[in-house]
Amino acid sequence: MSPTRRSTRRSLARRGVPRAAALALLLASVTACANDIPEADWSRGLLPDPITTQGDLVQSLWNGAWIAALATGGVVIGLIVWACIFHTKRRAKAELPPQVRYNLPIEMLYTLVPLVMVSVFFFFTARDSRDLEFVSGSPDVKVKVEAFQWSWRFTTTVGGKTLQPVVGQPVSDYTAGPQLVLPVGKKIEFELESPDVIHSFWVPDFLFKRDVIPGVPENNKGRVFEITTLDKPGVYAGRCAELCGVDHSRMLFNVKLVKQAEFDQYIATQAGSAQ
Ligand SMILES: [Cu+2]
Repeated sequence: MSPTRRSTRRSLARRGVPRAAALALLLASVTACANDIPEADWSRGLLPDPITTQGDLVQSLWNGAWIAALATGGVVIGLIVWACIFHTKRRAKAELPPQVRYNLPIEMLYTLVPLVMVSVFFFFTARDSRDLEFVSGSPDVKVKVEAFQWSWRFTTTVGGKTLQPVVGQPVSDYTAGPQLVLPVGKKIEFELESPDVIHSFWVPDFLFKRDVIPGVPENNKGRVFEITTLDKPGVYAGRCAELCGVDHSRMLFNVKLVKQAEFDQYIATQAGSAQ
C-alpha cells in the first residue's frame, strides 16, 4: 500500500469517529421525537394494533394485498430464474430460438392474467372503501374537528348536548396537545373542517386518515366519516398528516378512549360549560 493511501485511510478512520457519534446522536434524537409512533408489530405487517372495527377491516385488506403482492413477486422471480437457467442461448447453437410472436395462447395468457389480478385488487379495495366510508347517520357521539394552522379544535356533541370545545396549540409532545375523549364500543361520527389550508386528520391507531380541505360544502360526505371504537381504553397519538406550514410537525393531539362510566363522568364535568 502506498504511503498516501495509508494516510488517507487513517484520516478517514479519524473522521469516522465523530461521524459515528453524530449518527448515534441523530438516532437518539429521532427516537426521542418519535414518542407518538405506535408500536408496529411484524405479525400485523408493521401496522399498529387497531382501536376501531374499521381498523380491523384495513388490517385484513393490508394483509391480503401483501400476500397477493408477494405471491405475484414469487411467481415473476421464479419465472425469471427459470428462464435464466433453462433458456439461455447455447454458445454452440448460433440460430435463433423458437419465436413466439402471434402465439395466441401466450398472448391471451399475458393479457388475461394481469386483468384478473387487477380486477381482484379492485374488487376488494372498492368493497372495503365502501365499508370504511359508510356513515350510519345515527352516531352515539358526534365530533366536529376543526384543523387550523397549527392545532385542532374538537367540539363534541352527545345526547343532544354540545360540550365546550377543546382547543389546542402547537406542542412537541402529543400528550400535551388537545385531548379528544371518546367512549369505547360506540359509534363516533367525525365532521372535518379547515378555515385555512389543507390538513389531514390522522390517528395512526385508527389505521385511517382523512384530508381536511378548506371550502368543502357543509353537506358534502367527504367531510364526514364514522368509526366504531373497540374496547381498548388508552391514550392514542394523533397528528396532522399533510404539510401545512411552519408548525405542521407540532400539530399534535391525542384521543383518550375511556369506559362508558368514565365518559359519563367527563360529560358531567363539562356540563357547566355546555352550550
Ligand atoms: Cu396541518
